[in-house]
Amino acid sequence: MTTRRLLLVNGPNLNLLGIREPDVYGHETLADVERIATDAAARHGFEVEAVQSNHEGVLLDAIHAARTTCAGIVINPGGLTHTSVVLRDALSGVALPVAEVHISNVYEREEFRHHSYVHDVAAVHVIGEGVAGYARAIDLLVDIITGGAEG
Ligand code: CA2
Repeated sequence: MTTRRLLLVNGPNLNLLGIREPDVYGHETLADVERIATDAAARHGFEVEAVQSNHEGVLLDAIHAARTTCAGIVINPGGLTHTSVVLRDALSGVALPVAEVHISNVYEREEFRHHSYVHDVAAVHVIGEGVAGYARAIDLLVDIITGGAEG
């Protein structure tokens, strides 16, 4: 039977959500994001294990561990989106379905935010929908995991 657990990964600086730059990222905090994701997953009978770190290696270790404990990964890699081959390699290496989330619309921001190293290892992309995007990403990811049968 497939494990009904998802790994939620938030990358560098996302611990500042709701504290700085509310004009770009809104007023919700990281704790709000984790609650939104946990509630969305629970509606499908899934649990969420959440990790946020400012250290790339911590994120890699959590992704590697998920290989045997989780059915999928929801990730907002933060700025690592635009820089990190090793994060991309970790995601492709564990071979779990991945949903990439960005709170802001990266395509309407600076040019350097338009490229994502994670993009083509992710099956789901939710971009620019604010923190509600995490819930939609979970709905879409669970659909892939369960083959649309919620099973
Ligand atoms: O829109 C997103 O979710 C991003 O992944 C956020 C990253 C940014 O580098 C990406 O281009 C788009 C930045 C995360 C930092 O979050 C902060 C939150 C509040 C205050 C300062 C930074």
